[in-house]
Amino acid sequence: MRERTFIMIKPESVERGHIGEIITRFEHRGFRIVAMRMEKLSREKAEAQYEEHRGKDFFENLVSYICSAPVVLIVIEGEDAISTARKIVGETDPKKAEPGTIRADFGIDIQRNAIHAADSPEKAKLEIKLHFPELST
Ligand code: 3AN
Repeated sequence: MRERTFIMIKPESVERGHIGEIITRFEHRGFRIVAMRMEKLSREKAEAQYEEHRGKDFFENLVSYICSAPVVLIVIEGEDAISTARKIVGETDPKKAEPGTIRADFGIDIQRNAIHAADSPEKAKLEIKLHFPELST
């Protein structure tokens, strides 16, 4: 099914100059970029992005890290975009991620794991609405 999903290139990938290579992986897989913007997230948006993790011991660190420097917010579109993007991204912990996934190749550790990708249709919809309300219907 043709669908849209939300991905976010995290601060350390922006700082280390990996934006182009990461975007290329999605383009080469056949996804179309529908919207893209570089932004230093406000605390409010970062907390909304990671709402499901509120209360966990890493929540505060995660929110401060994601607000610490600009990220790249992207909406991509294509066949089975949500599940395929998760496969391209790989497991949360870069050390456990399959070789060839973005996190295996560019991630540093479980927090600085290069990129975020929405993990379900519900989250994709919410995250697109949070960052690109003009695309939501
Ligand atoms: P994923 O991004 O693979 O869906 P989630 O939703 O469990 O993983 O975690 C969201 C983000 O929270 C991760 N991308 C990572 O930056 C951070 N995170 C998850 N687990 C930990 C942890 N144990 N310690 C520090 N940060 C974590």
